[in-house]
Amino acid sequence: MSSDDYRYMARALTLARRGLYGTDPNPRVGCVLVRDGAIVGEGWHERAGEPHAEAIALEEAGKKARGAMTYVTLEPCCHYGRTPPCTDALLKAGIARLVAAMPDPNPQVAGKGLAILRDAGIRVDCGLLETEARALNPGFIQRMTEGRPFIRIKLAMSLDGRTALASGESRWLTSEAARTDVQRLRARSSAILTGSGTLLADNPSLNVRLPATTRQPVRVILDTALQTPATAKTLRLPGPVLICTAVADADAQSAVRAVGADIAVLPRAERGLDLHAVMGELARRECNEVHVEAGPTLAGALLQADLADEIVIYIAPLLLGDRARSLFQLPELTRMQECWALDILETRAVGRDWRLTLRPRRRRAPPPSISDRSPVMADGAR
Ligand code: AOF
Ligand code: ZN
Repeated sequence: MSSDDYRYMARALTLARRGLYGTDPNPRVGCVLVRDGAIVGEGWHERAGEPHAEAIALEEAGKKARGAMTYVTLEPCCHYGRTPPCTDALLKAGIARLVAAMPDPNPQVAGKGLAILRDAGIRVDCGLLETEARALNPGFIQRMTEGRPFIRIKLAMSLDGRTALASGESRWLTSEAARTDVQRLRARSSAILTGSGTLLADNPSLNVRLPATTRQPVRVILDTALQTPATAKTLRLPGPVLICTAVADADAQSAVRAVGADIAVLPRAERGLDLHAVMGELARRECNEVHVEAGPTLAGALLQADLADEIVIYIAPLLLGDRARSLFQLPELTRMQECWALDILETRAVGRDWRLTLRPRRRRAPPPSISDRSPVMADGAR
């Protein structure tokens, strides 16, 4: 790979990032076409149902696509989905070479797109800036390879590790800059998930209020005993709501259904709902990234179920004292070896607060992959 190859793929990644808030449930993808050392076409996927990155770049390049080098952040598709196969369009346009950042984890594509182009005599390379490309679509990749979404838990705490006063009051621990940052995390997600405890205590909106976005992620309430009142604020706002419950009784469901909430009846676990079943249901509903804003019970349960892929903690420079509430409800530990270990992926300042992005270490072996593709593909998001 030459330094130009890196430069053009970096450009394709930048284009792909423009789709961060909008492509759901599709992946974010960017594409650059280069001929005689100049960019002749650029594209990025904007919305599901609309043209793919490659199709937009080809359209811009027109006849100049003949003999061009194609840089694309995801293997071109070779199937009829909502749009026709990009492999056909690339072949018809007569491109000379294709560089992909990563294979498409979608089982309908999964290497077949690259093989079709290779068999047609095009020089094909795959894997340039792959880590960056994977980081763009952790949820899409995990859903396609493992049948579950990528789960990100957002938390806010004081410097002494407390999330609310003993009374439950937590408004506002972090600064406005941190809360706007959280809006960006919500906006990139397919679903915003909370528990009935938080819903009843705080009556949160759980919606996206960023001027740059129009899409509302589905708001998911885990409500084993179906306690959500039809008057809850989140049920009254624009955008879809899904209540996951163990209560199958139609009469009990009618009040929330009447205000537009969808209901999924799911199995119980020892305490609350079976969280693996919840995530399987969300994957079936094409959720890629799930953003969790919940209390210590649900956050602790997700951690214990090995379902937390990423934890984002905002740390406010305040002290709440040891009577205040902690972040995760976890079983009492007796030995240091039992502690929950996390890796820090990033630290940065957001306004007057600090933001830590962490990945919990897996306690068990990862679940078996629903597909039988290569271990590289089954590796997941990062
Ligand atoms: C995208 N954007 O730029 C590329 C994608 O229903 P469709 O036709 O939009 O197909 C969606 C699939 O196409 C998606 O799951 C992925 O496998 C593949 N590539 N998707 O949304 C793009 N190149
Ligand atoms: Zn395509």
